[in-house]
Amino acid sequence: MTKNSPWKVLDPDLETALDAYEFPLEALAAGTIPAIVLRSAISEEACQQLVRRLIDDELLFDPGQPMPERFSDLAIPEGYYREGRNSVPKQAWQSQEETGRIRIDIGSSLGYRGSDKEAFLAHSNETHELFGELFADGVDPVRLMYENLQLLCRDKQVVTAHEPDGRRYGPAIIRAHYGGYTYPPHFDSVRLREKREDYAVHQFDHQFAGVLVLQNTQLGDTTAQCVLHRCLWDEAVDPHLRNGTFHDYAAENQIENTDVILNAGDLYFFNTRSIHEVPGVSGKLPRIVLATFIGFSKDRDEIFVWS
Ligand SMILES: O=C(O)CCC(=O)C(=O)O
Ligand SMILES: [Fe+2]
Repeated sequence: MTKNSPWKVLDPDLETALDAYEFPLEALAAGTIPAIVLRSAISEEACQQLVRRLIDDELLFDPGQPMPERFSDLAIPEGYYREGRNSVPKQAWQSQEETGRIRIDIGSSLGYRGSDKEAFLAHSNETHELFGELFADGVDPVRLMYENLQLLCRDKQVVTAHEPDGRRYGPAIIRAHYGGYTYPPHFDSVRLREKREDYAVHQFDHQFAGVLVLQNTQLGDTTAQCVLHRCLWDEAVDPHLRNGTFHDYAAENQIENTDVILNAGDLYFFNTRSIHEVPGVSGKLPRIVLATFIGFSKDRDEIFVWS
C-alpha cells in the first residue's frame, strides 16, 4: 500500500467494515485504514444512564460539584506511564493541581499498575467483580465491546487477556477526563513502548484499541476527538514524541492525519502503533470512555482484550 493511497476511516457500521475487507483487523494492522467506527453501538440514553449510575455509586464525581477529597488520591496525572518493572514514572508530568486536568480510571490499567504483576492481577480480579455488579442489569458496555469485536474478527476467538495459569487481566477500563485532560501525540504498545516481557500480551504482533465513547465534552462548537496520524511508530519518530516536536516532524514529512468525530454511543477501533492524540477540551462535562487494548496476530486463533 503506497503512501498516496487514500487513508479513510471505515464508517459507520459492521456491515460497511466487513464489506470493505474480509478481515478488517488485518487492514488495521497494516495501517491501510486509520480506524473502524461503529456508530450508535449503544444508545445515548443508555450512555447517560451509565454515567448517572457511576456518579450515584461514587465511582465518578459530578463535575457541577466540588471534587470530593478522596478523588485527589485516585486522579492520574497527564502523560503517566511506566516501563517494564521500573516503578519510577518515565515521563515528568505537571501536577494535576497546576493544570486542573484530572483522569479517573475505573478498572485496572496494565500501563499504570503492571510494574507489580501480582498486585495488577489481584486488582484485575476486583475489577471483574465490580463490573459484574455494575453491569448485572441493564446495558453491559463491556459485553457489547467484545461482541462487536467478535463480529469484526470473524473466525478468531475474542477473550479477556490472561496469563498461562488462567489469571485474567482487567476486561476493560472506564476513563473519565476532567478539565480538558489531553493525550499528546503518542503510541501504545506493551511490546515496543512498555516492554512488558513478563506478560502474555507481549507476544502479540499488533496492538489495537477499542474505545466506546460514553460522554463527550464540548466547549462552544468544539468537542474532544481523537486525531490519528498516518505514521506507525518507529525509531525515527520516537525523539519527536519524547521532545514534543511531533507536529513539526509531521508537517515536514507531510504526514496526513484524520479526526475521528464521535458522539456518545459510538465505538471505534484503531492501531495503537499509529501516532495518535486527543487534544483536551475543557467543557463542563468530562469526556468518559470505555477503553480496551486488543492483542492481534494473524496466525493466532485468539484475540486478547485487556485494559
Ligand atoms: O480516549 C481515546 O479515544 C484514546 C485514548 C488513548 O489514546 C489512550 O488511552 O492511550
Ligand atoms: Fe493511546
